[in-house]
Amino acid sequence: MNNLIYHITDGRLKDIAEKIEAGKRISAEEGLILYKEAELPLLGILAGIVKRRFSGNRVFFNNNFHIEPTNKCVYNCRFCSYHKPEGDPDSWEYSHEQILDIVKTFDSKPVTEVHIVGGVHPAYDIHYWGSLLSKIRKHRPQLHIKAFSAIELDYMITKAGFPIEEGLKILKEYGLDSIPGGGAEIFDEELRKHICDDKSSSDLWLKIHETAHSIGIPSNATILYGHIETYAHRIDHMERLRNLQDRTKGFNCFIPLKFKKANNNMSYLGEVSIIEDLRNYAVSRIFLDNFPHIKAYWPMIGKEAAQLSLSFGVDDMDGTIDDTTRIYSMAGSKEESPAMKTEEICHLIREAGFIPVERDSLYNPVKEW
Ligand code: V47
Repeated sequence: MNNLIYHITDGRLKDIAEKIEAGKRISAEEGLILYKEAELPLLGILAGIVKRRFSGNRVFFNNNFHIEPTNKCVYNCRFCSYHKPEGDPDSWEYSHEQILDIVKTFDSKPVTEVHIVGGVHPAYDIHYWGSLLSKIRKHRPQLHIKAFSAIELDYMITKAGFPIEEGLKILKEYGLDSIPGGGAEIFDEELRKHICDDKSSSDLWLKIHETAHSIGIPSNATILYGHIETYAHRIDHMERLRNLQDRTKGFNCFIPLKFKKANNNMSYLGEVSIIEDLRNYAVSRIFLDNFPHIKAYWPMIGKEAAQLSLSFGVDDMDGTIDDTTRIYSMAGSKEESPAMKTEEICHLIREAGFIPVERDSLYNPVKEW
């Protein structure tokens, strides 16, 4: 038995720690006990045990950039600092040509992935967005296209009158390689009604990802935490994801997204502390025992917190970004123009005691640095 775990005096925590060390699944109730009772250093040790089972001493990152085609959105989520209704002077919308120009600025750079996500534009359906994907695919065939949250997919597929499965197959044909984890927010129906009332339901979010997995499109999952939810809501959210992952094995990673308070209708709540962030990363790593990776999205949480999270179960820092995303700077992230050189990411990972590994979008190693 791990000597450190042996010294836990609380009987329930000791039982849970032994279970985790033995590679057994913890229950929702045990997850709740970890959130409420476990000291942060213990969570770090336990999350580290689980992390090492998946990725040993390695921490992943990728060479990527984002495109945010529009911030015009039919929804009005209370936590969002980004969306604008059509006609608003602060709204934007790029044409296909403008988006391709962004892609072309990366022609001489070793990027392997473009991440495309934005507002749910009222006017466009699956063919408008699909033809964008095919133009990008034609211009740079090797670039992995990770695009559109389940909320955007629901809207564009429904608008064109297709069932979800058929819509996803059409988008795959156009060039969609994988789906990012956005739009999950918090699955509890009561809370969801409160923070993003009119958005696609939790069941639909889960159904879209399940269908995607069934036709060979992998995806990520997120949680928006640190607002009005309780620990029990976080566990409920993760349990729904864990159950789905048991069936499909289609999720690559889980990304806890910390609520940022600037410029939105929930600013009055403030933000949770870094202690809470680390606690949340660790419990996520332990509870989601069938998710291969846990990501700290550094443009949201900041470089230093992301580096610290590596000692709390995180094994992926996302990417180089190259100053291509605004979602989090608009919500108040201190990373106002997020960009990191490969050398800097590698330094952060090494300094934290891990081996930096550049990955592709499916976590195949590209290079060990
Ligand atoms: O769904 C919006 C969140 C998400 C705020 O899959 C906010 O690799 C905090 O999903 N405070 C979109 N969060 C971003 C996203 C994502 C990011 C990075 C990597 C991946 C991936 C996915 O951003 C939204 C919402 O949950 N969000 N506003 C805010 N004020």
